[in-house]
Amino acid sequence: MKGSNGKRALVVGLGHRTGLGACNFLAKRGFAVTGNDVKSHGDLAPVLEKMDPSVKIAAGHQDPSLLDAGFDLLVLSPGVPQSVPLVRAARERGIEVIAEIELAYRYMKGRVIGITGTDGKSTTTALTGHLLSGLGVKALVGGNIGIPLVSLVDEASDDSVAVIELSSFQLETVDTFRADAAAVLNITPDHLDRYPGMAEYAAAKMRIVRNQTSEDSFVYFKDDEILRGLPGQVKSRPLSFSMRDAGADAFLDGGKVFLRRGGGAVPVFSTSSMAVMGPHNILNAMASLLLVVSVLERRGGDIDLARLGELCTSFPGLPHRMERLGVFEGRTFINDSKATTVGAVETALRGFKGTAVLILGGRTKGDDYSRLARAMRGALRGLVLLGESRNEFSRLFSEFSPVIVETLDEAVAAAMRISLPGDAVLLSPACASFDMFENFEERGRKFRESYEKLARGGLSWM
Ligand code: UMA
Repeated sequence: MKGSNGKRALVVGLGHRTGLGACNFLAKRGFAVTGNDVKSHGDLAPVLEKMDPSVKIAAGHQDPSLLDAGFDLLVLSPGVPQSVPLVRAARERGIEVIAEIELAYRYMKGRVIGITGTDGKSTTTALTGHLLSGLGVKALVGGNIGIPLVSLVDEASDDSVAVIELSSFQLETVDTFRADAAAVLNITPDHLDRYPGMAEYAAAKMRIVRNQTSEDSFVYFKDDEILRGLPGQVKSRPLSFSMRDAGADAFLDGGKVFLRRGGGAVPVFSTSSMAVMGPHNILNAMASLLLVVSVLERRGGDIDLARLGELCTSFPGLPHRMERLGVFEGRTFINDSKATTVGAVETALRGFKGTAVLILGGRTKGDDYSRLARAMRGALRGLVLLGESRNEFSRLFSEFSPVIVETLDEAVAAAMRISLPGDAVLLSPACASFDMFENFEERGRKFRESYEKLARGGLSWM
């Protein structure tokens, strides 16, 4: 695909990240590009301002008749399901349908690390980039973490390592994509509004290993029921991590993370020195260590394990993931807006000692939310419900006497009233943000604003 030869490409979904990036990338490489979105021209204005002027725009509908203009390639944004009639019609006409990740990969240089899983992907991706950069390796971090891969292609070189967070949506339409090292961190129910069931969701995730060979590595969580049975089915070298199994390639023992090296086990760091909270961050660090070590081994040269240990403990974490905002009148405010699944909230509640007021709710995604009650028992001082799911959740979690609110300001005020000094106030919604916010980042920023208003004395709560 290196030369476009005047090929015609249709980019479906014009988000300000993937769609915009893919259009400009293709236009720069000489493709005749059309961008399509269900949104109107007016609603797309902020995106269109940054669009290459040669890109034609078909806005306001996604009708299969668009294909009559003739296309060789359709690049699909992850937010657009493959089941939409336009995409189905493209396939019927023999038009190649690929993800933006696949497009970028075809032009990428250097080594590739791919990271997927239900929870922990972004943190593990950022940490893996942090480890590589800390060792002096040129790391390019992108994908579902919010930086489209196409925007990193020009920076890639033979000695760079691209560290790519991959969602199941992005993996649905990869084709030749092959990661030198791929990680599947965990598979728990998510996006069941888009997939018929868990089997289909897991299958989309496992596409990350489909082109791997025996030279590549497959890093997986040995304690995960679904993943445990998979190594026999992949062609690449399995490398496991575990909280409890000292037979794994990375494991926890006596508060230390060990890596299995040359027949022995080497301690790499003490978990008590980590800047980030919670057992899930220990798992993320184990996965990152295995990914980094396996890719650097392939490049040859010594690996400084002591330095890797220091880098694991100094990693500050990402915003919106168990992010400590501050303490007000003895309550610690924690922004975990990125927790859009039941699994992520369970992890959050396990991640700290003491009691919390949990702010929960948003747009549901077909998960079994009743599972949350078990994690909430004993951990909660109180429950505040926000967003579209508030009435459904109020019935589901009536045993916690929930308070229903309309805004994040009200949620923060209610949490102050219910909580006692020493408690945490935790925004960990278990749901998507799209009912009230542009994305989880906006939800997290607004939560911070409400907290800051409270701390300044600008939010009455008594
Ligand atoms: N659209 C259509 N037709 C449809 C559905 C959507 O035209 O049927 C249009 C929308 O009107 C909108 C555009 O498609 O204009 C949105 O595309 P997009 O959702 O792919 O948005 P991007 O901004 O490009 O963001 C995507 C990822 N979004 C999703 O997968 C939903 C971002 O992940 C990712 O950071 C970005 O690409 C990187 O390039 C976000 C996410 O929520 C963080 N991911 C999910 C998750 O982590 O659980 C998978």
